[in-house]
Amino acid sequence: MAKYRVSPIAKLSVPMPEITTKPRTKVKPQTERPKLYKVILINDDFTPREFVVTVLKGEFKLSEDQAHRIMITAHRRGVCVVAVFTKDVAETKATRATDAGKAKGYPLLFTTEPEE
Ligand code: TYC
Repeated sequence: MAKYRVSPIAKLSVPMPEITTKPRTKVKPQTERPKLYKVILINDDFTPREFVVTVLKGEFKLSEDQAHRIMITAHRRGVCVVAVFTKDVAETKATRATDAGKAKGYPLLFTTEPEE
Protein backbone atom coordinates (compact mmCIF):
# COMPACT_ATOMS: atom_id res chain seq x y z
CA MET A 1 0.00 0.00 0.00
CA ALA A 2 1.49 3.36 -1.18
CA LYS A 3 2.25 5.99 1.46
CA TYR A 4 0.88 9.51 0.98
CA ARG A 5 3.49 12.10 0.20
CA VAL A 6 3.06 15.76 1.14
CA SER A 7 2.67 17.76 -2.06
CA PRO A 8 5.66 20.11 -2.72
CA ILE A 9 3.15 22.90 -3.37
CA ALA A 10 1.68 22.49 0.11
CA LYS A 11 5.18 22.71 1.61
CA LEU A 12 5.84 25.99 -0.22
CA SER A 13 2.61 27.70 0.66
CA VAL A 14 3.06 30.87 2.71
CA PRO A 15 0.47 32.65 4.85
CA MET A 16 -1.37 35.48 3.12
CA PRO A 17 -0.23 38.88 4.41
CA GLU A 18 -2.94 40.72 6.21
CA ILE A 19 -3.80 43.76 4.13
CA THR A 20 -5.53 46.58 5.89
CA THR A 21 -6.87 49.57 4.03
CA LYS A 22 -7.51 52.94 5.59
CA PRO A 23 -10.82 54.52 4.61
CA ARG A 24 -10.45 57.70 2.56
CA THR A 25 -11.37 60.75 4.59
CA LYS A 26 -10.59 63.49 2.04
CA VAL A 27 -12.82 63.54 -1.01
CA LYS A 28 -12.35 65.66 -4.12
CA PRO A 29 -15.20 68.15 -4.58
CA GLN A 30 -17.54 66.92 -7.28
CA THR A 31 -17.93 70.32 -8.90
CA GLU A 32 -15.02 72.73 -9.30
CA ARG A 33 -15.99 76.40 -9.02
CA PRO A 34 -15.19 78.38 -12.18
CA LYS A 35 -12.49 81.03 -11.81
CA LEU A 36 -13.97 84.54 -11.57
CA TYR A 37 -12.84 87.70 -13.37
CA LYS A 38 -13.17 91.30 -12.23
CA VAL A 39 -14.47 93.96 -14.61
CA ILE A 40 -12.53 97.14 -13.89
CA LEU A 41 -13.55 100.68 -14.82
CA ILE A 42 -10.64 102.99 -15.72
CA ASN A 43 -10.86 106.75 -15.26
CA ASP A 44 -10.16 109.22 -18.05
CA ASP A 45 -10.41 113.02 -18.37
CA PHE A 46 -12.95 113.16 -21.21
CA THR A 47 -15.93 110.82 -20.76
CA PRO A 48 -18.81 112.73 -19.11
CA ARG A 49 -19.69 111.43 -15.63
CA GLU A 50 -23.34 110.99 -16.53
CA PHE A 51 -22.44 108.88 -19.56
CA VAL A 52 -20.30 106.55 -17.40
CA VAL A 53 -23.27 106.14 -15.05
CA THR A 54 -25.62 105.38 -17.98
CA VAL A 55 -23.25 102.68 -19.33
CA LEU A 56 -22.82 101.12 -15.87
CA LYS A 57 -26.59 100.95 -15.38
CA GLY A 58 -27.23 99.53 -18.84
CA GLU A 59 -24.47 96.94 -19.06
CA PHE A 60 -24.16 95.87 -15.41
CA LYS A 61 -27.76 96.25 -14.23
CA LEU A 62 -26.76 98.63 -11.44
CA SER A 63 -29.04 101.15 -9.76
CA GLU A 64 -28.43 104.88 -10.26
CA ASP A 65 -26.87 105.02 -6.79
CA GLN A 66 -24.58 101.98 -7.27
CA ALA A 67 -23.50 103.22 -10.71
CA HIS A 68 -22.79 106.72 -9.38
CA ARG A 69 -20.65 105.36 -6.51
CA ILE A 70 -18.59 103.21 -8.87
CA MET A 71 -18.10 106.09 -11.32
CA ILE A 72 -17.00 108.46 -8.51
CA THR A 73 -14.59 105.86 -7.09
CA ALA A 74 -12.94 105.40 -10.51
CA HIS A 75 -12.90 109.20 -10.98
CA ARG A 76 -11.15 109.75 -7.61
CA ARG A 77 -8.86 106.72 -7.42
CA GLY A 78 -8.21 105.96 -11.10
CA VAL A 79 -9.88 102.54 -11.16
CA CYS A 80 -12.83 100.74 -9.60
CA VAL A 81 -13.97 97.09 -9.65
CA VAL A 82 -17.47 97.01 -11.14
CA ALA A 83 -18.36 93.34 -10.53
CA VAL A 84 -17.07 89.76 -10.94
CA PHE A 85 -18.25 87.19 -13.49
CA THR A 86 -17.02 84.07 -15.25
CA LYS A 87 -14.31 84.84 -17.84
CA ASP A 88 -16.63 84.88 -20.87
CA VAL A 89 -19.26 87.09 -19.27
CA ALA A 90 -16.66 89.52 -17.85
CA GLU A 91 -14.95 89.91 -21.23
CA THR A 92 -18.21 90.33 -23.12
CA LYS A 93 -19.51 93.00 -20.73
CA ALA A 94 -16.17 94.87 -20.64
CA THR A 95 -16.06 94.92 -24.46
CA ARG A 96 -19.68 96.02 -24.85
CA ALA A 97 -19.29 98.80 -22.24
CA THR A 98 -16.03 100.02 -23.83
CA ASP A 99 -17.67 99.97 -27.28
CA ALA A 100 -20.58 102.07 -25.98
CA GLY A 101 -18.07 104.82 -25.18
CA LYS A 102 -16.23 104.38 -28.48
CA ALA A 103 -19.51 104.83 -30.39
CA LYS A 104 -19.77 108.32 -28.83
CA GLY A 105 -16.11 109.13 -29.38
CA TYR A 106 -15.15 108.74 -25.69
CA PRO A 107 -12.02 106.94 -24.43
CA LEU A 108 -14.06 105.12 -21.74
CA LEU A 109 -12.30 101.83 -20.87
CA PHE A 110 -13.31 98.67 -19.05
CA THR A 111 -10.76 95.89 -18.53
CA THR A 112 -10.86 92.42 -16.95
CA GLU A 113 -8.49 90.58 -14.63
CA PRO A 114 -8.63 87.23 -12.83
CA GLU A 115 -9.46 87.16 -9.13
CA GLU A 116 -6.67 85.95 -6.83
N1 TYC B 1 -13.15 111.75 -15.05
C1 TYC B 1 -14.32 111.94 -15.89
C2 TYC B 1 -14.74 113.42 -15.85
O1 TYC B 1 -14.32 114.13 -15.00
C3 TYC B 1 -15.50 111.06 -15.45
C4 TYC B 1 -15.15 109.62 -15.46
C5 TYC B 1 -15.31 108.84 -14.32
C6 TYC B 1 -14.65 109.04 -16.61
C7 TYC B 1 -14.97 107.51 -14.30
C8 TYC B 1 -14.30 107.68 -16.61
O2 TYC B 1 -14.16 105.62 -15.46
C9 TYC B 1 -14.47 106.94 -15.45
N2 TYC B 1 -15.58 113.81 -16.79
